[in-house]
Amino acid sequence: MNSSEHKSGYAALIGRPNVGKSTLLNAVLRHKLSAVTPRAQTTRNRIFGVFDRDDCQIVFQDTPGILAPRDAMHDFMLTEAENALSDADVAIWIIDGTKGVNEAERSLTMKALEGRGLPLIVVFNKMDVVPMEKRAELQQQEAIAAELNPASIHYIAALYGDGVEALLDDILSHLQPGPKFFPPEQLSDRAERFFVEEIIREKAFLLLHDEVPYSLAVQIETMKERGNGVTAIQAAIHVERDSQKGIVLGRGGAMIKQIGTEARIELEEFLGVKVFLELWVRVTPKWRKKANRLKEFGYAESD
Ligand SMILES: Nc1nc2c(ncn2[C@@H]2O[C@H](COP(=O)(O)OP(=O)(O)OP(=O)(O)O)[C@@H](O)[C@H]2O)c(=O)[nH]1
Ligand SMILES: [Mg+2]
Repeated sequence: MNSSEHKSGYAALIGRPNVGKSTLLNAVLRHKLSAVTPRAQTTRNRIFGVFDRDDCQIVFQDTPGILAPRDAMHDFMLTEAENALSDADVAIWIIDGTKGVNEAERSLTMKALEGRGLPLIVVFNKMDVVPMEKRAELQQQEAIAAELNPASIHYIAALYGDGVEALLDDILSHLQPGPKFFPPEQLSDRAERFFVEEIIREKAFLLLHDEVPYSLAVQIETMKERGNGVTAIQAAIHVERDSQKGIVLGRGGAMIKQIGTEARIELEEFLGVKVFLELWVRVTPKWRKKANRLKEFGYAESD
């Protein structure tokens, strides 16, 4: 292939929490990179996922859902989404097809995109669970989305990869000829440790309820390869209050044991080695509101 025909660029995945941004990233990469849970506000950092082919490289940026910020942690999450848009060549606005667009979402998205002059692709996701009789209602939603003047509208089911190929072709049509930004085999800009913490946090997110998942931060304290093909990881799960510590530990330590078992299975798959995982819980009061703690836990600007 003539190198001048190679296309490259950055695509930002934006939208409300829980619409399937991370699921789409994983579907495009055919690799479980970003944490996915049924809970809103799972993703907290901007994450690059590098889609590489002979003829192109698209750097997808997964972002936290766009929301009205309520604490320092939310400020950080919103900044991550805005930074992704600043670096983007094309914006992909994902909407949950089962819910449609609400006014708050439309105006937040509009504000985030304003003045950037980015081509916009609108994607209705979760179409596998939108009943036939509800599809007509989506035309109204299309009209709302159309106010943002998108270049195109897609209907997909990211969970099953449906519609992802056509979306990729469309994204590519908005990119210019250019070189690769990352070596072809590199899947992300993030280091291994980041994903190790994310895998542990995802399992805790899936197993815990109410406000507890949002009060969690995971921090690796030591990670060492032992000579015998085993990697030993010690990590702390930080919570905001004493009462939450008890919940994360569970009766007789049952909850933390389950988090540890589920995390270890995925970590072994991710790292390709046997993993010895030790978890403990630490109480770090109000970390979501404190700039120094946010920084320490990896929630500081990636630029
Ligand atoms: N049925 C169905 N469920 C989906 C689809 N895509 C995503 N989901 C589910 O929707 C939930 C949220 O998915 P995520 O990928 O974590 O959503 P997100 O937009 O990254 O959410 P935040 O990180 O919280 O902003 C998960 O339970 C997914 O399995 C889809 O195409 N069909
Ligand atoms: Mg996400």
